[in-house]
Amino acid sequence: MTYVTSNVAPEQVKAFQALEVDQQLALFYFVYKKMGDTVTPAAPGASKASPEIAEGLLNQVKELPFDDQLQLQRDLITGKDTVITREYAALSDTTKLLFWYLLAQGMDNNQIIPMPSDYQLSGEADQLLTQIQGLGFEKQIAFFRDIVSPMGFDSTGA
Ligand code: 45D
Repeated sequence: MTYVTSNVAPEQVKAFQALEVDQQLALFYFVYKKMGDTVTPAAPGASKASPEIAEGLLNQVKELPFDDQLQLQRDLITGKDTVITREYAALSDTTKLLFWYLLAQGMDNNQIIPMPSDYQLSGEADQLLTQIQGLGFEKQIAFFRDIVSPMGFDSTGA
């Protein structure tokens, strides 16, 4: 992987990647929930995102049954080779971030498989959640980019 992290929160990035896949997904969703209205697709940097591309990919995911939607998100994290994980890997980091954001929104309006309401974070994941919340907005964004950037399957072998 030739991707170079922003190095803004390298310990948190490592800690995140060391979690079990499902814990990563759950933690990521809780972060989204806590960020609430502080994130909006109309953010200043939004011009660097490609909303049509992110939405196009999201629409493909929406067509899948819930179980496959979950599997796909696990595949993104583990870097499995599928059509969608290849498409994801070709996106810019900002568009990747937007795609995850749209996925989380889709969970809230029941178009994407929701989290079980009683799902518990592990102690490690919960600690990390607290740390992420303490980073402040700018560093959080850098952290998210570092998380979503290497996900998916890069067919160029990078
Ligand atoms: O049954 O510059 C478990 C833009 C197992 C604009 C599960 C932005 C059990 C431009 C795994 C728990 C908006 C892009 C099930 C900036 C079980 C710009 C399922 C900022 C069902 C800066 C779990 C964007 C699942 C930002 C399905 C900050 C979990 C975006 C899914 C932030 C979790 C986005 C998901 C975030 C989490 C997205 C989809 C934090 C998504 C999080």
